[in-house]
Amino acid sequence: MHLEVPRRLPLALLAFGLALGAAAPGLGQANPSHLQVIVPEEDRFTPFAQTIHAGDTVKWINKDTDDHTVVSDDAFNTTGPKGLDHMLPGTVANGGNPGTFHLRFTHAGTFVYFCRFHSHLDGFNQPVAPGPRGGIQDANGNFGTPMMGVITVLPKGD
Ligand SMILES: [Cu+2]
Repeated sequence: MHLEVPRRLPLALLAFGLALGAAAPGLGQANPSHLQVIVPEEDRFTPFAQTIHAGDTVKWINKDTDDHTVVSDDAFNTTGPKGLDHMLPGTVANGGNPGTFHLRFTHAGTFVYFCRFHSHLDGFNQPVAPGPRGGIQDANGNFGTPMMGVITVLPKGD
């Protein structure tokens, strides 16, 4: 469980939160289960946004039958790696098992990524849904959201 304190929270509540953290050792520490990004049996990364600490390793797990990719959106990345383009095999291509990928983040910053099969970058380097050619259209005619995610890497110990 991550302790995320909104900036506008009154100071008293903030102090309470800190005291709570101090009273329960490990509460504010990274839980291994929160260092995972799952691709469920559809075209998305979950959770969409993840907060970790420098030194943590994130594990992507592709539980979908289809292949996906983890591609860094370097225009927004303030932590490495840059130029990442990693295949995340689906269960069909991986002998019935989820494809996995580990990435260790060594310094604080933001890591924005997307799947290049189910998203592409627009002129502002923002991931957008594939659209009619490759998009998944819902009953209302929308082509869904881009398959992307954001990892915020806090400094060690924060
Ligand atoms: Cu994908």
